[in-house]
Amino acid sequence: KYQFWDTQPVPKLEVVTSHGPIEADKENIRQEPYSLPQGFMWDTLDLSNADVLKELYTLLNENYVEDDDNMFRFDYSPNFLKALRPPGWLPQWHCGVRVSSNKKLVGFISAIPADVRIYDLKRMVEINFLCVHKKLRSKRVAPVLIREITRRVNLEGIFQAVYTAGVVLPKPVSTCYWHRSLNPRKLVEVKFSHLSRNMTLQRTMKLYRLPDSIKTAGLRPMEKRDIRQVTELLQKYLKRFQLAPSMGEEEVTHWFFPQDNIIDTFVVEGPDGILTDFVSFYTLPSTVMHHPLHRSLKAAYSFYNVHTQTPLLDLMNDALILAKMKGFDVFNALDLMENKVFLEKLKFGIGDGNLQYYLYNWRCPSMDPDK
Ligand code: YNC
Ligand code: MG
Repeated sequence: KYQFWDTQPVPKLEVVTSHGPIEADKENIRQEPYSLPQGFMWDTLDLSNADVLKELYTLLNENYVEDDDNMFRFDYSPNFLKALRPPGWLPQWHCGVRVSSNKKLVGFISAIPADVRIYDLKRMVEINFLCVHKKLRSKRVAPVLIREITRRVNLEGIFQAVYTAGVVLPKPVSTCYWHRSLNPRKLVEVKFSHLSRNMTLQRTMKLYRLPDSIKTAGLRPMEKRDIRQVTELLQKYLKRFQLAPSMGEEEVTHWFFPQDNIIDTFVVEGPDGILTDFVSFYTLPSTVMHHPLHRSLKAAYSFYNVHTQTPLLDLMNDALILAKMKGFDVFNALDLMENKVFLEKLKFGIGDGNLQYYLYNWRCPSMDPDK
């Protein structure tokens, strides 16, 4: 059924009870890159070069992930794509494919290092931004990109990976997207949502109205002096889950320190100066593909939310208020971690998108999204 994936070290769609690698670490790693079809060449992308960054931006802006109805396409900003350089990043893991004759960028895949706890801690990579130009689809280029990035990762002594995809492959942890309207008028206009039966636009706008100010005392944007405490809160909190990243202060700075139009993090500081909670969300607009007026949908995505004193429901309600104040049209969250406790209460509606989480070359019992 899966011509490529049935050759790879991933669990079959079956019941698993053991934990561990599917194949042993390789001793001899192939030294030569895999062969691309005639007329194409590998090229490592230097994302510190603004022109190259713009080429990657354009490839993704025109060819990356769309919704099932091909109405919206992710529009990762060039500055967001600089997140592909976290602590320990390697240039050869920004793997591009160009047309040999005119050097046009037509394919990409990336790996970044990550310490992942799957019950125990394991050094892995996260694979992301697999993209093949629309004109080059269904020619089995994706398996070549996957084999090549695997080779380049194996050369560094890493044999496990995590990745997510909209498609079902062997063998996923499934999660669902939920959406909370912040600007219902625009969402209806671009057909992201539709008015439910018996609902007028006026009533819908009233339903999703949010207060003008946040409720949690001491909630404020994260600052440099918070990095140590945010790292401690995150590390402790993530121990509740069976699959989670493990981050030190440098990683936390990279992934959480606020950057306009990329990442927002708000901490709760108690009267004693001790941080008790934080919320974070990242900015990922989508291009509206066929609308005469609206070009872009501004979406916030829930990232990691840690609570020890403030109820998660209150934290997330404040995140919605902050996102609304910052001009987002919609706030998205998956039904993973503890998110099910707030989704319905805060008027999120279930979407039609799924996101599957995968481990490469690691077998473990099937897991629920709240783990
Ligand atoms: C996908 N998203 O099943 P079979 S997510 C993995 N992830 O193989 P072709 C995928 N595999 O079924 P096309 C996949 N999508 O025969 C398809 N496949 O076994 C499999 N879209 O290849 C598919 N980005 O080249 C089939 O297909 C084989 O031309 C078919 O190219 C696919 O970044 C794609 O959705 C996705 O740009 C590149 O459609 C193209 O269609 C495209 O004939 C829009 O491929 C953008 C898009 C995917 C976003 C992502 C995570 C990717 C993870 C890849 C797996 C990593 C494994 C770990 C490696 C490191 C290991 C170590 C150590
Ligand atoms: Mg192809």
